[in-house]
Amino acid sequence: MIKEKNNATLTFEDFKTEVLKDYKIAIMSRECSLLGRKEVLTGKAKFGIFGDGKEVPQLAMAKFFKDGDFRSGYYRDQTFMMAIGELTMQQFFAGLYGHTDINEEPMSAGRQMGGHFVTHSLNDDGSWKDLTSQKNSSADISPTASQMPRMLGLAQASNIYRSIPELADKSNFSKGGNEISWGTIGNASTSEGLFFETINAAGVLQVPIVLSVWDDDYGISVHAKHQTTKESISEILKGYQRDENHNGFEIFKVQGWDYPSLIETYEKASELAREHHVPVLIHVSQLTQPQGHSSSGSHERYKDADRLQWERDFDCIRQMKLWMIAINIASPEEIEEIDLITKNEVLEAKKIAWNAFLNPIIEEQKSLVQLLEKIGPTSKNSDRILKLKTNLSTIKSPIKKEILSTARKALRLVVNENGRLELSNWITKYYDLNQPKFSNTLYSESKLNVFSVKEVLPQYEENSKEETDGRMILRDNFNVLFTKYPEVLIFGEDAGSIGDVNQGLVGLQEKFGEIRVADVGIREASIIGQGIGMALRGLRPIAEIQYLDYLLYGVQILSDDLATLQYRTVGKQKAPLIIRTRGHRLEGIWHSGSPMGMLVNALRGIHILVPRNMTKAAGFYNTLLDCDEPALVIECLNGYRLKEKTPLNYGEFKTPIGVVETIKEGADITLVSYGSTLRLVETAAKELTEVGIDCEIIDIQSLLPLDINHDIVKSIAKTNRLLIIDEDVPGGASAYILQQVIENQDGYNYLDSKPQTLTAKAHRPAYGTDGDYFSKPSIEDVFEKVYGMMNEVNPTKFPTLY
Ligand SMILES: Cc1ncc(C[n+]2csc(CCOP(=O)(O)OP(=O)(O)O)c2C)c(N)n1
Ligand SMILES: [Mg+2]
Repeated sequence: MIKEKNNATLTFEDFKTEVLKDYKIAIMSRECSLLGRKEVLTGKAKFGIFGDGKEVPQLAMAKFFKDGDFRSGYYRDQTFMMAIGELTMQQFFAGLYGHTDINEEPMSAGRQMGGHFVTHSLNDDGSWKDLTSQKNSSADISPTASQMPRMLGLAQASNIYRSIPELADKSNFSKGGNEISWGTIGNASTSEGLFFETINAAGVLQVPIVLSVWDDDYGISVHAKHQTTKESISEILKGYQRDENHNGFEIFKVQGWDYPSLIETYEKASELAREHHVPVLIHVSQLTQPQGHSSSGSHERYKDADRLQWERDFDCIRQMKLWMIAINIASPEEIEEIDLITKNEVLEAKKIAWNAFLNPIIEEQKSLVQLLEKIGPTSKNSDRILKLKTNLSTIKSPIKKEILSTARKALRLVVNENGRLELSNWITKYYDLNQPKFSNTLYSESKLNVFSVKEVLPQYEENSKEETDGRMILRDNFNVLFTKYPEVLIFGEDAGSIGDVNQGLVGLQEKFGEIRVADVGIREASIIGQGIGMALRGLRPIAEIQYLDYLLYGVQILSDDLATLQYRTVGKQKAPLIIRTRGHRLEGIWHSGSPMGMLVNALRGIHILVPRNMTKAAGFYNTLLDCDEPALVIECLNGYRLKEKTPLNYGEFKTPIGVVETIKEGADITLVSYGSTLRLVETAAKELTEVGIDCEIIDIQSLLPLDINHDIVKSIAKTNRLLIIDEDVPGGASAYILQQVIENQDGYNYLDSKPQTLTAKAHRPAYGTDGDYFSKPSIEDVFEKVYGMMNEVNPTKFPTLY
């Protein structure tokens, strides 16, 4: 039944050993789930979501999962992770407790709730490991079906590595494109749009995916009849089934408690995907949830007695056991012995994990208790300090919050006393030690982070004039980048054959081929997913989103997946994806968007760059390809045909990230802006000169990060006045910029006038030139706003306009 590569059948003894090994893993995993729930119910852990009832199919999947492969799955996969050797019992419990030591809790050092699985793609210095010599799991996230877009890109990377000979020396990512992207998803989560979008894209792209649907008939309490047409995902996907004339999916259906059939199915599936790059869907039906959905709530509320009995009868481990007995793999007694031994091992591992989690915190508790004992007696609040100390020392299983909050409450009580300094030092040290455990690695902390790249100015011929279309500057720059970096590829709607809607890629597909400069379907979320997955496997994808207005379809996945990636893996995975799009004012409600506030708030973890022209944009691409971080670059939609000087050093000049540029010096007021609106600000500033107002203009260039050198406040120190102008809604990105300048840069110290913002109206812009004029800030709006601020200062020199 189990064949080796050369098709030789295993001996019965070998077979038996293998089955018993599998069975033990199943029992181990089940026992972890059972004890895990108890840990939550007794208060030792906060929340638990486990893989009970899904053990057996995961053993089958693990058998065919090879080094170099990637998993993109969800919270039920603990058995799989155990079977591939990437999750120990102790680590399982460390995750449940939220252990903040990455060595104890390798999935996320306690940042993610248990059941969110990760392997480490990166060394401590942020450099890549050899991904082909390890089994890989891309980091899980909680939003249902959000593993789908990334799964697509992980698979597509195999196609790319197989097809591009120049990538042969990137052998730490692929061996000839023979890696499979293994997806897992719950039956109910297949109702999400992301699922269907990705299935269609995978069918079109013919990428090596083996996607398992763990079908337990429920999504929390909601039965399949409310979730899936015909209550069967394999049934409704039949149109995707490939045939002699058409590519498509291979679709299998198998019962989740049928161990031998599962192995046969996974063997077939893996061969099709690995060797022939055929995407495969395996509908694994008749699974159960012995303990219900999660540690919150119980399934007796929504499953009737018959269903509960059926779940007991068809529990996959029970069925595996019956099968083992039926074909003489083991006697009931032998099986019972395995059960007993394994359960004890789990119990032991749980204790070790608990002590490893608790002991360092107890040390911290002791240290504070000692300090309070020291400073308490001499305090005039000694009673209250003693009480705080006693309350803390009686906590048997303290958490950090209890320790720190006690210390902070005590500090107030010794504010005027000798003990203050020692206690405040203790608190500061505690913060310095602990805050990074919860807050670091939102951005890259490697040598390749964006701040490592220094500015390189574009070079021009002497007396060079502005005579090249912006789009051509981009095109010529991309041309150099594609030549220089074989791992760079770009894909988007209309990005291929016509070279994007604004022709910034014209002719590049002809030169670099359809794989590297590709047209894709209209499906923004999975375009982003393609990028994330490919970037996780060492490629340098540029995902093109046709217009900023349509990025909203991709914002969810950017926010939930890409933006959190480095943070949730504590820097153990990276996806240096570049998202290229174009936005700001042009025409109407959906081609004039500039929702920068929304993006700045949703995408912390991704750099957001807003170049004012195409040379600046090209410089950002050049910078980003020297770094290991993801970024969103928003080109000015109305700038492709504007003329710019022709740089000589394409591919080399670099726009620095997080650095503002003062594009006009002035004495009276600081105008801060970016993108398309900046050009209007420049014109308004010229007109203001005519009435004697001298503006300083600062181009923000990069919203995240913003002005790392605090140049804006230096300008305000000179002008004492600040106006921020953009075309987002009121209180959008302008409010963010204001917060940064006033609060972070202490800008309020230097202001002689109220700091102000000038933005678009709260609605989206109306159509036509008048629509723009009445919706977005105009030159006159800027002029009058500045004039009004100066009128307030000196009404004699600047008499009232209205
Ligand atoms: C986008 C999103 N909506 C809702 C939830 C809350 N939620 C978590 S799991 C779940 C049900 C998933 O059911 P299914 O896909 O069948 O997986 P199962 O838990 O049954 O294995 C829901 C609704 C979520 N995590 N993400
Ligand atoms: Mg389900």
